[in-house]
Amino acid sequence: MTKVLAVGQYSDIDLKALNADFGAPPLEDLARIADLPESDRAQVTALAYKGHHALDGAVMDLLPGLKLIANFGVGYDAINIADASARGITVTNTPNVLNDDVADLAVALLVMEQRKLTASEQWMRDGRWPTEGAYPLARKMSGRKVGVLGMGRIGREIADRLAAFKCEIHYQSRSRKDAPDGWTYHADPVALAGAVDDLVIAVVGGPETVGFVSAEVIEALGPDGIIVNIARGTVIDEPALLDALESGRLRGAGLDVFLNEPDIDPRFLALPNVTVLPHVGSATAETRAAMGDLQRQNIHAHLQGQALVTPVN
Ligand code: 8YV
Repeated sequence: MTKVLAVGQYSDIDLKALNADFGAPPLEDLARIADLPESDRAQVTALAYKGHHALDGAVMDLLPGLKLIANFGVGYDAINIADASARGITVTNTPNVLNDDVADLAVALLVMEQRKLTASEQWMRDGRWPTEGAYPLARKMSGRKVGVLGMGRIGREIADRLAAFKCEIHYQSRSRKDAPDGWTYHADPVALAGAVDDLVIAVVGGPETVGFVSAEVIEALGPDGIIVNIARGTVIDEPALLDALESGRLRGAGLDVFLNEPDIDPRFLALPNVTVLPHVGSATAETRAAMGDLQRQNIHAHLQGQALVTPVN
């Protein structure tokens, strides 16, 4: 047994690299850790984790020598940081390398939903253009007032892109940011939603943002609004979102993240006013390679007793 244990569904590139660097063939999921012999578990000092299932103290206690959890992903909401800190375990993530991809996708979701791109492409593929004529008119995206909820690194990339689409930028964040002239700060999400046409969610996941986009926020956005979520499903009150979409109190949504992925609420799939994507924000070969590199850099630093590259606790 090596000192490094990998858990999760890795790409071939990552599998090769994990094996070459650490001789660490991954376990499929966290539940498999308990199946390892106690003597093997005792040797593990670093856990390379890729996944969204809860990794809490009970799992950590199966690896009594654990010092590092190197998460594959910027969001580490699945990992109980308090449990890790209490056990002297440092957690690392993979920030920045995915900002462009996730921001690209957020803007794409807004364009797709405003312009009805999926439905109009389907119109063409179904042969309806020659028989029924032009696809019904969609809505203009450029120039809308867009609220970015969460002005961290990804939020900023999204806002910069939307500014290039001539959108009026509003944002809400824990604090006012050093933003370009003309961007408007709002102290809370309801005020933000009330001031804009559409809302893009880019806050971190985790306990402090559960249900942050509440029924009240959705109501404040109003029936002409689109909500885009590239953050975490937990950030939206999902039943309230579904009710608003089904009843027309919200015009549409572009969603890359959901509660209970991949077994999402089937009501989403029945809605014509939602663009759904299977959590592909960072899913390009280039970005996933960079994320894997950063995960392994943190493990190398740990094994060599050097400062970790991207610690979160
Ligand atoms: C996941 C993500 O990491 O980085 C994040 O926070 O949500 C994604 O990039 C990806 O699904 C791999 O697990």
